Amino acid sequence: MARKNLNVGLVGYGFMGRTHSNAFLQAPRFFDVPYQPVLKAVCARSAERAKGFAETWGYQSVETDWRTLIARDDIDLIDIASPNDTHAEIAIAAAKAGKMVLCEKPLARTAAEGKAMVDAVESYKVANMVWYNYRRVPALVLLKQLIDEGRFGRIFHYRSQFLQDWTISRDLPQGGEGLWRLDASVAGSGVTGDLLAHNIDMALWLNGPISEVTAMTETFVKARRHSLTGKLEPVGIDDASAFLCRFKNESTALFEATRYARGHKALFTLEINGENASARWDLHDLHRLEYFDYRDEGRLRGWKSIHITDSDHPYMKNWWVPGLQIGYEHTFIHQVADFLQGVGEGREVSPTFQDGLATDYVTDAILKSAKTRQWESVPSVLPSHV
Ligand code: SOE
Repeated sequence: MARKNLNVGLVGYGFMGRTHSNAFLQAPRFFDVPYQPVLKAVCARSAERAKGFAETWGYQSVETDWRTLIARDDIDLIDIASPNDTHAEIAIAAAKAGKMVLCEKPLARTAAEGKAMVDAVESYKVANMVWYNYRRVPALVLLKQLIDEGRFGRIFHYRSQFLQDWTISRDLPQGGEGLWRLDASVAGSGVTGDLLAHNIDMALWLNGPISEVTAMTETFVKARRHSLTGKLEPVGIDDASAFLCRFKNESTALFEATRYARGHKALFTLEINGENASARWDLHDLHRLEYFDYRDEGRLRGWKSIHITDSDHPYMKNWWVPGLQIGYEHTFIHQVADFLQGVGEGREVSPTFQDGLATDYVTDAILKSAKTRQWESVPSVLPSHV
């Protein structure tokens, strides 16, 4: 089938700009998608840096103002890979201009900003998606299928962590390129919006809505030099965040994220315990799903470690031969492939902005609870189609 072109305008050229660009290039090479992404333009404040990025990734042109990018007739889709404080303004303007919008996670700094973004994509009826990439790890897609098939029975517990250690040094400044995640005015929050947001999005997808939370946050380093002002300034982000919650399905859960767990670089883990079965997964071994089924024959009952590399595993028939694993970048490629398929069929592809807002409501409730030291309820948002 001849593919139609889909012209992409990317905003931002950091780590996420690279993961997204790679995904636009690779998705049509490995998946039978109805659209061919064309890397039309990359937009960044520095023309020189944008040109270098354009050369590396094959963007045809550069812009230094995202408004000009959005105004271009030859752009179909705006992909936002710039810091969190830019998401809402760019996404709303892109939706008004009738462009499809993809946005890096978290959707926004606060649920209020996120809600305005959802309202914009819904009023202007434009295709939209948030880059919660871990939903496209084959092992986790398999886990979702097993849960949806009812193999776990009633769910009792969910627990999940995201551990890193890259901000322990007191000398690390806040703000500016690469370090805006430490500046609350840009990032919105610390590990709650950056790391826990992944744990929460995954949990909402696998285990349904969260009804209430009680949380604790900590900022270990209270002041850091700001890269832009050169001055020592108070730190407004949470360095560590933990919360307990109840899901609508009455299961209870425990979550933790930190950038102060010495020795851990990106240890995202999750476990779910049901009446009949349990499963656990971790990002350092992302191609394995640990699964226990109580209904197995007694003598042989035990935890299985399933190597998710066979052609009957999600997405795997499109990759190499059975037994050979894939990695982190493939989750973004899968997300682009699914998005293009959805656009071709005229249907939404999750996680939509509405799904991103559901996570923002939970992160808002966590930050509120950490202040009030009370349980806080979470407004409900209907999950979008899978
Ligand atoms: C933070 O270090 C970070 O890069 C997050 O921003 C990403 O979303 C996560 O996937 C890995 O860690």
